[in-house]
Amino acid sequence: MVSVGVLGATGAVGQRFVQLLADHPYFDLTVLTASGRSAGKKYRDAVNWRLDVPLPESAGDIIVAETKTECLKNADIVFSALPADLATTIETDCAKAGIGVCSNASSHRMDQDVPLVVPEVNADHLRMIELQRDAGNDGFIVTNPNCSTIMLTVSLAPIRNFHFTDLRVATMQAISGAGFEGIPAMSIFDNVVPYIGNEEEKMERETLKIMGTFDGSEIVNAPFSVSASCNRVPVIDGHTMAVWLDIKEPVENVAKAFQSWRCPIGDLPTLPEKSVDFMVQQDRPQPRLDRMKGKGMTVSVGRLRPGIRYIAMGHNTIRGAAGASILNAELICDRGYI
Ligand code: 2RA
Repeated sequence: MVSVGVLGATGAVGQRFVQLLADHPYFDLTVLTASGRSAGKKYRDAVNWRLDVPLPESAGDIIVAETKTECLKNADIVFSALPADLATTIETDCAKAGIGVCSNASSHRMDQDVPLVVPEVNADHLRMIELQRDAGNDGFIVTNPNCSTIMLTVSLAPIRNFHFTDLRVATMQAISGAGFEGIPAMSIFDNVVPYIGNEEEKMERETLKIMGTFDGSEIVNAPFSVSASCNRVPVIDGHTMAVWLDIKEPVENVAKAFQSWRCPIGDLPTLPEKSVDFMVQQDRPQPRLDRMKGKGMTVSVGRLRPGIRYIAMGHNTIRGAAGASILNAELICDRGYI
């Protein structure tokens, strides 16, 4: 088993990590960190558990540590649910200390030597870990993109071979994306810390990196433009988005591509039966006002129309955050980097 920890274990995404790592076939959850006021307490006493599933008993007994590199020496991999401003330094220090960091934070996503990975889309970008090793890091940092970017790029995987030059996307993002206590406004902060960016900038820049090619030394961005407009809606869980692509192919051919697509990577514990669930009913997918139980790791795609327009929807804290990072860690183990 690979010993793992969660940085920022008491927040919304941190709790999802704890939920999804319970009884994981690869990972043994041994370290949970949070702010100083939680350190020293049992996790069940430190956390205000807000998920729609029970707190895993095994995690509840873990004594919460402070978010310091010296508290992580027993971990082979740490999952970072830290806010960008805290993540920047600690993640770098962990990688230097020989720990593998799988991060949901935005801080390092656009670093030249850090892979920004969605396994069904750009698993080969994991080779960028070698750039970090060549620079003397015994550990590594691998990032997953912003939740809305994940839904978009997974939905693009089946149709990426069609030619297009312009991608436009309008999102309707759930309240849980802002955390449990967050003000559900869209992040409008520009560059507060190295590359935090606003919601639209994350989608626009991250999509081009993920859909780009890694030539062994750098990423060559995807050759199309991306324009995003991100919005908050009164839905508990689940980001929905409307996508426009200037694909000139007949819509029937695009539908066939969605229906015939098979995930290009081998099976992984967190990989769903269907990464893309293409729905032919013209009134699906629809935002769910309640929770999205049972659809955690799948991106639903539907309402495909000429011009090529479609709707995509996915669970923003499972597929869009903790589940994405755990899937990356499983791929890292599968590819022998740990
Ligand atoms: C949001 N994507 O939905 C941002 C952060 N999770 O608020």
